[in-house]
Amino acid sequence: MNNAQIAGTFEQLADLLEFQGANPFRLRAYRNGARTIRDHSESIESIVADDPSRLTEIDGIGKGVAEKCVALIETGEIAQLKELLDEVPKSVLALLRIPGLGPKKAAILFREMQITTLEQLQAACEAGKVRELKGFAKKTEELILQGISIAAAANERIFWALGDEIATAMREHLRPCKAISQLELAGSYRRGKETLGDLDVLVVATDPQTVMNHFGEFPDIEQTIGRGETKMSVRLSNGFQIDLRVVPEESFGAALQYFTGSKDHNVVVRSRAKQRGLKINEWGVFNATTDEYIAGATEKDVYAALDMPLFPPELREARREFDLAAEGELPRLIEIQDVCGDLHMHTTETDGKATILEMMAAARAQGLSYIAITDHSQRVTMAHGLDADRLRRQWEEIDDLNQRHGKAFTVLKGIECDILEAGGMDLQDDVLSEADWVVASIHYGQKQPRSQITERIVNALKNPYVSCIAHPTGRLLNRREPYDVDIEAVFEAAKTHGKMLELNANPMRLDLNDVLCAAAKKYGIPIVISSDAHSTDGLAVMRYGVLQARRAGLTSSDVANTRTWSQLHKLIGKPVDQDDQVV
Ligand code: DGT
Ligand code: CA
Ligand code: CA
Ligand code: ZN
Repeated sequence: MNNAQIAGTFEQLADLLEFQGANPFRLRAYRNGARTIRDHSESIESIVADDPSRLTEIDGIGKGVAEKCVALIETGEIAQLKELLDEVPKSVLALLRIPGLGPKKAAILFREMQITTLEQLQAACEAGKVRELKGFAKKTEELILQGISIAAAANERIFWALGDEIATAMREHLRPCKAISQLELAGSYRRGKETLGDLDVLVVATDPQTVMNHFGEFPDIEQTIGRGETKMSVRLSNGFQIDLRVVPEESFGAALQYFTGSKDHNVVVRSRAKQRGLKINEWGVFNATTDEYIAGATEKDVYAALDMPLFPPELREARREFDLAAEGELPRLIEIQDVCGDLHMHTTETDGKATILEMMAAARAQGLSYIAITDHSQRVTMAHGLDADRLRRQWEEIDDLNQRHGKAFTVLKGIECDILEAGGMDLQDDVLSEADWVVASIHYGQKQPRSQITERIVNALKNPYVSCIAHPTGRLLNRREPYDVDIEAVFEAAKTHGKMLELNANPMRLDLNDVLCAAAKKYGIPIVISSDAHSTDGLAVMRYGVLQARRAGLTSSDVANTRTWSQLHKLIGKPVDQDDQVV
């Protein structure tokens, strides 16, 4: 059982207790425990195997949580949770996690209106009955309805990062299967889409039945949805679906091209084939009149038969890739190795789990040459944000560190400064002016009207000491819509004031998204891909950001933190128009 699964179990326990009106202190213990376990770098399961008494030494894990951890790992369940699950109607579980509702309100709906299913809840909201309850309003109804549609989408699609874990496990599982000679994952996974509907596994094998038998033994399978001669679909315990297709060697490239998609990309590819008197399908490229096989073993052959280049999978969305190819301008997309700095991360001074020194060592081990420490500013009280004094003390520590460690690695004095609800920055200009790097971000007042949010961000961009806007639209995938912001106005301001915009690489954020990164590129705005790490492990999310950047068609030079710090530094505050293009 991995840490995320254990954390999920405690979250469910807390939800159910809250639904039943349990004591808030107990809830808090479970929720804190869940958060701690989710973020803990060492496997809880191996701690329990090694020495369970070490559990309570972890900050945030008390005796109660520790005991339940041991029971969960040793017996596969928590007795109390099992009892709760027996008491509460199953359909209620889906209600508890609806954004904008939560267990407490769900309990009221259950008590007062006997609501136990999503459908009943939706109907009651649409009929305007929920607003009549004490503590509910018209606005609550709207939020719940919004939450229901987000939750519905969330049930269907999973984060790319989680899909990648499943894909990696599946690769490992299939590796010993001798019947397989080639294996590739296709579909939205290969295109690097931020969320996935399912996984599409493609293999070459002479004996499909052997492969399907082996595939069917993947440990996490709950149900086989279908099985044919060369095709099999299964559902995992988390509801996620995996499709397997076995193809002959001479069709592997054609099948890979076909099942990588996207559908829209393939529509254009097919019409291109038709224009040339050819026919393309998952078996190959054929002469449309004689049916003669022309290509199909590799994707490169398939595209070449249509006089097209091998499109990077991330660009296959029927956006601009065909025009770019026609002009011979398919970009050389950024790669993770191009990234040499990380400009957004937190430490133990606020809500991070590691010290500056630990973050520095981890970043160095990843091959980076500079990082900016950007802890939260004072407004973010929940994270124990920094006031001017504490910030300056942190900067002294950074100065010392840099002196001791010489020139090979640089730690920059940064801050993630909140943009206040009423507008303006959370720290005074005299403080900000002493920073090497200032990311400005919105954490409060996210529901304000469009004009107000836009003005706050645009004003932050005007501030001479702000370098970059962090997670510029505030969306959380499957959980929270972006702020209502006039993004064009943000682009204009960033361009005018020579500021950068972040692509936050956290797999739940990926903000700016691919489409908006591509739009920012048109304005010539440098994108900064940042981990926003809250632990040393958190630095590794950079690759998800790079994948999203590739989908946006960004090259290494479109991304600011592929430069050395001294090169990057010169770009800040330099209006894009000044010499036409940032290079
Ligand atoms: P997903 O799974 O919703 O994240 O998105 P995809 O793109 O992986 O979609 P999926 O799994 O339904 O199919 C994989 C690829 O196979 C898709 O991108 C294009 C191709 N494909 C699947 N069904 C069709 C179809 O009915 N027509 C065409 N032209 N292509 C299809
Ligand atoms: Ca798929
Ligand atoms: Ca599929
Ligand atoms: Zn942050």
